[in-house]
Amino acid sequence: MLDWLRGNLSRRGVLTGAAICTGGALTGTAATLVAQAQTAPGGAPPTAGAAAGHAGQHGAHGGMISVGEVDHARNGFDPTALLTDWTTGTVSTLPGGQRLRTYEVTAEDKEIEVAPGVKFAAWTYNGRVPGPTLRATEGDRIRIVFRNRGSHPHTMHFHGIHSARMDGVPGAGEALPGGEFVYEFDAFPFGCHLYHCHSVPLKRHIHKGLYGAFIIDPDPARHPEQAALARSRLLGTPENREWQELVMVMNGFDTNFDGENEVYGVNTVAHHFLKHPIRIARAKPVRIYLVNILEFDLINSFHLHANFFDYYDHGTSLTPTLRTVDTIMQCQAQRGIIEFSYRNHETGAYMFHAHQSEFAELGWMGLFEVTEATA
Ligand SMILES: [Cu+2]
Repeated sequence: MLDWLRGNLSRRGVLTGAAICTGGALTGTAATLVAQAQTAPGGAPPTAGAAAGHAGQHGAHGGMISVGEVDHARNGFDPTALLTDWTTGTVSTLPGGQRLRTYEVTAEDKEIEVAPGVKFAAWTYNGRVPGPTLRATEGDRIRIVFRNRGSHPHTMHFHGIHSARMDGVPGAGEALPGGEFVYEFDAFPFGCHLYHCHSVPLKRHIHKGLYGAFIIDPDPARHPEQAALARSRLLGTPENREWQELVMVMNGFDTNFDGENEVYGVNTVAHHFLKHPIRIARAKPVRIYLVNILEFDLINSFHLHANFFDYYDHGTSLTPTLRTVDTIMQCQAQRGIIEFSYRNHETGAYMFHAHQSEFAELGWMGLFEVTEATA
């Protein structure tokens, strides 16, 4: 049985069997994705929650070829919508005048579809992978009411500054199934951060889907010498609205428990942004909050076609840490802010992808559709 799994499902088997990207032309939505049922014994798309014997029961679908599309409605989230879905919490003011943002996050088990026909038994924050993009302003008090409705102990461990008892690790902020914990700390430093479960075994808890982006916008009043730059990052300001902001969480899925990923992507669904290019208004600059949470592989990367960008490692500075690059790499939990513009380009489709070619072929590639639209 193990040999069957390795032969048919390991690494390339899942996506190369289930989804074939046809044609090199990248105009419009020309990057057609064709999903094809796994030609393995039984002909079934592999289901992560199923043992090999179970997978073999879906023989009726053997040989089926269809245009692939995951069921976003059933998943309960759409990778395109996640790009701009900021969760800013419920805002109130503490007696001392500090702004308080209260967020509610619930962990729950949920099967999701990570590529056409490829199911994955995920653990989620608020029913989605990645979890909600929590966004705040530097200096805010952050309060996260975390409820665990999942089947295992979980935490929310924030990459930020907080006390030991708010660290979200076993013994300090872990919620048992049915339990809850309230994390509270001040939002520092500004930047592009993340949170993830830190229960053990760590790599399983992360890889099952318990992670999300955590963005702290700079407070312009704290950076008078760079106030204009800070305002451009601060959600809701006129300067910020000049930008097209996107959050991309680079992730992957080991759908057959072999310790390797079979599916790669941004915001979970393989090849989603090839089939649904991200529309970019040519006149407006683009800012990407990029987070790498990929498990099992040591390095991930982001490469932009036909253009160069500035990069802010961890997003914790208002001046770039790298200028005029077209590729950056991130280890797990590394993140940063990418800024670029297609202002002087022709309109058309421009690729972005991991420059680990295998990751790209297994789902981590997409397109920006640069248009004249001003919206
Ligand atoms: Cu966990």
